[in-house]
Amino acid sequence: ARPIVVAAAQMGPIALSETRADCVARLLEMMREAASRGAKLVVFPELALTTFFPRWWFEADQEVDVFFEREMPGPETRILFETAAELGIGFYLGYAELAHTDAGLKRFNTAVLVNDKGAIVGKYRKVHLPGHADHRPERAFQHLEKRYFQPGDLGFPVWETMGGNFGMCICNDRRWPETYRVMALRSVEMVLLGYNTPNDHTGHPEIDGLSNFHNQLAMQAGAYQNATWVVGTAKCGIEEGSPMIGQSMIVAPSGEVVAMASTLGDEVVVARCDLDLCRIYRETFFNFAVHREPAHYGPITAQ
Ligand code: CDT
Repeated sequence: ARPIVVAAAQMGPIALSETRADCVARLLEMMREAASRGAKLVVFPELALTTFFPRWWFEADQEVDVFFEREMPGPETRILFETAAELGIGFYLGYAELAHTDAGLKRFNTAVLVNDKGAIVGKYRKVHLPGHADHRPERAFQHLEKRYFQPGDLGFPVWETMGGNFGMCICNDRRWPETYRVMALRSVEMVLLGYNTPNDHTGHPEIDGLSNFHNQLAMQAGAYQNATWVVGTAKCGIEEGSPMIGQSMIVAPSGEVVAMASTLGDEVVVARCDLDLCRIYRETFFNFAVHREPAHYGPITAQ
């Protein structure tokens, strides 16, 4: 057995008026709780340092840039890295990234994986951006991820660290089977992900009513069909008038939910996860080398 105790540190709403320091204080408190309950890794939500700003239309770049980090760690976030090293706990943190690249300034919806020594071992930039890029004044809330972010350019890497193979994705990525499968083909054992899922955004009440079901369905199917643990962490509750689902959960490679949050506020859930459980499924039903038939999968990667 290769057990690792893992925590999902769910956040309740972040008000527009909350500062980075306010958010970091909440994250630190949950990191300490996770460590005190034996966790060696804690997963924080998507965009964990600000309110979910894509719900609003901002005309000028400068208005939206206030929600972005120019460096990681930066002055307000460094304490998370130092505390992680002190406590000997790794973490996943989602944030908005303003990146200076060879092709100019780019904005990404990003997560980093930090090891139990406080060092960044991996960075992931959200690939599947939901919503729209145009202003839709008829909507109570926008979902402007397609305006404020560019699609991630780093693919779905898997990192060997802290005794296992870890991958990352962000929110809407969890609904796409390819997300998990690409990482599974790279021997992932635990997929870490944060999310912000408003449950009144589609304009179709019959879909919105199934938000919690679809949240579970996507992560449980992703875990089972790819023989991997999945740790999904929400930012949730009513944030600036927008209701968002909770249900932060830890899912086993069997597809079973082994821990789930029961509130819509700051809450830490912990589970002891045996990474060797992945092997049972990868050596039987999902022995990729023996049972996959990629000759028939061409349309999946066709443009
Ligand atoms: N943050 C994020 O990706 N949220 C989406 C909501 C989509 S509604 C347009 C999600 O898939 O949960």
